[in-house]
Amino acid sequence: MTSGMNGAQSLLRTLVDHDVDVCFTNPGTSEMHFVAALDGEPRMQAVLGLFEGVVTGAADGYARMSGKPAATLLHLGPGLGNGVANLHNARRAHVPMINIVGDHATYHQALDAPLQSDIGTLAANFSAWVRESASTADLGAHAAEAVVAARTHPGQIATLVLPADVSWSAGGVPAARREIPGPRSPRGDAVDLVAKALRTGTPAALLVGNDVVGDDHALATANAIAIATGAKLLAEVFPQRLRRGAGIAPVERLGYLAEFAAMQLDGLAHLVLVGAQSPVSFFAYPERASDLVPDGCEVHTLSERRESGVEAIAALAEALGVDPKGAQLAGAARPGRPTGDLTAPVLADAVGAVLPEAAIVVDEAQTGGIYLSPATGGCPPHDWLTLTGGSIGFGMPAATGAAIACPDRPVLNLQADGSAMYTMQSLWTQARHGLDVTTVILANRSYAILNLELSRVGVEQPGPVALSMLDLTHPDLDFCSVARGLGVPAERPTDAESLTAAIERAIAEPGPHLIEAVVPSGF
Ligand SMILES: Cc1ncc(C[n+]2csc(CCOP(=O)(O)OP(=O)(O)O)c2C)c(N)n1
Ligand SMILES: [Mg+2]
Repeated sequence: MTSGMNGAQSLLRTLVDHDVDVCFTNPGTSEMHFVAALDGEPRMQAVLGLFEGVVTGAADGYARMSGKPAATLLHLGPGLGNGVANLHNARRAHVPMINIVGDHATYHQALDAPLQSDIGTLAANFSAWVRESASTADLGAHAAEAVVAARTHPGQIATLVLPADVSWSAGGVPAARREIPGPRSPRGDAVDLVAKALRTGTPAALLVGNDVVGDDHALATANAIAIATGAKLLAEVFPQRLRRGAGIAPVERLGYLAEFAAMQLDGLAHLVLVGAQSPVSFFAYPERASDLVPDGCEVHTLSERRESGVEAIAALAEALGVDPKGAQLAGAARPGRPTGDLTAPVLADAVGAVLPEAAIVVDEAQTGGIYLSPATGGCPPHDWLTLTGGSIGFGMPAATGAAIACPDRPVLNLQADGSAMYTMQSLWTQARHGLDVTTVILANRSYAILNLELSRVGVEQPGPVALSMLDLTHPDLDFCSVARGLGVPAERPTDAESLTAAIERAIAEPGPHLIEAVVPSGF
């Protein structure tokens, strides 16, 4: 059967037939036929990012909010390489994503042309599925396989390497829609064992992963179990998408600093993992434990990540005879509008005072963000996206992708200054698509966290060169000018009242805005 399509056309058709209808791109010569085919497939929304870290971070933010994969279009090994930091965050977020990485034509690869490199080695790092498609006729089937791999619970990265001749040759065959397998059910004996452990009444905690913290009912059920059994309810340090706010059961996140996490876990006899990883310290520190499970605490796996945590929590509630209606949901509360000088706590109160219903908060606020959680816990229901893989430069791209996924919802990107500088180009994409993203830069003019880490790793008397590696002054960054240069209106309020008003205004007005808040570093 000949379809009259070339490879690229059959690939696009297969993707959109599988509901993959957004493609974040940064193309080059080897991807030109894919680019050309976009006009023939209007169901695919193509979004240009001006750096591959924007493309991959946007696909992550999109997946977190839409629950389905976007495609990325990347240019050979170097393009994929530029996208790796946010692919790492996406892998750690367990989101679905499909990378289309253009490659030289099959017969050109032996010639070692300048852009030739080992794409497979790069892709293997973060991909659950990698395939080089060597024949145009099979490309559609490979794309369908990539979709199935990406959508396998809880979500994985699939990378399809696409040689230019496979893309441009005639004989493309779109693949029929394939079924996506649902998540596996948790094991019944695991449910019984955990129920038994929780019934002992000894100190216990439930550590819940992404599918539970992203689901209001599962959160309420987990909260009701915690109340009925006396167990603590904890979430991972950096969840993919946390549902929170008034009317939603609150969950305490494990602390980033191992010292805090150790306090939260202290004295536990049972730690129950629900699609979550057993807690470990972010880094090793001299003389300190890396594994944060307290001595003598038994770790139980109620469900693995590939299983349904939502189902696991429901089954546990049933085994324990717990009614989800017993949950204690967060009440409605907001801080008052702050007054006085700009500081990180003031910024947190400003956000808490005005955060609108259904907001999507993308939190890459780093040290300035520690005050945000208490200030916003009683705001109207909202979603909170975090830096799952610790690889900075995530916030601005993720906010961009989240806004593409949810064009009717306000996106608030709370963004530390050092991390902002990795992927500032995202603002241009926000401007081009008129996305409702409000970026608030926490300009403490420092890699503040690293000042803290310097002392935590045991460096007692850092010298001026060392300190200058963590300092963002000389010159000061002018975020307002950069934003305007990228097509985004910007302002720099200088006190609490004008900051609060600026955030409120920026959220209310359509299109992207940037607000630069110069705050003391605190470290
Ligand atoms: C890709 C990547 N490069 C470097 C780092 C190391 N790193 C961690 S935090 C940080 C600086 C953060 O500074 P900023 O975003 O201004 O936040 P602050 O600590 O000032 O609150 C750096 C460079 C990292 N985590 N990821
Ligand atoms: Mg900073």
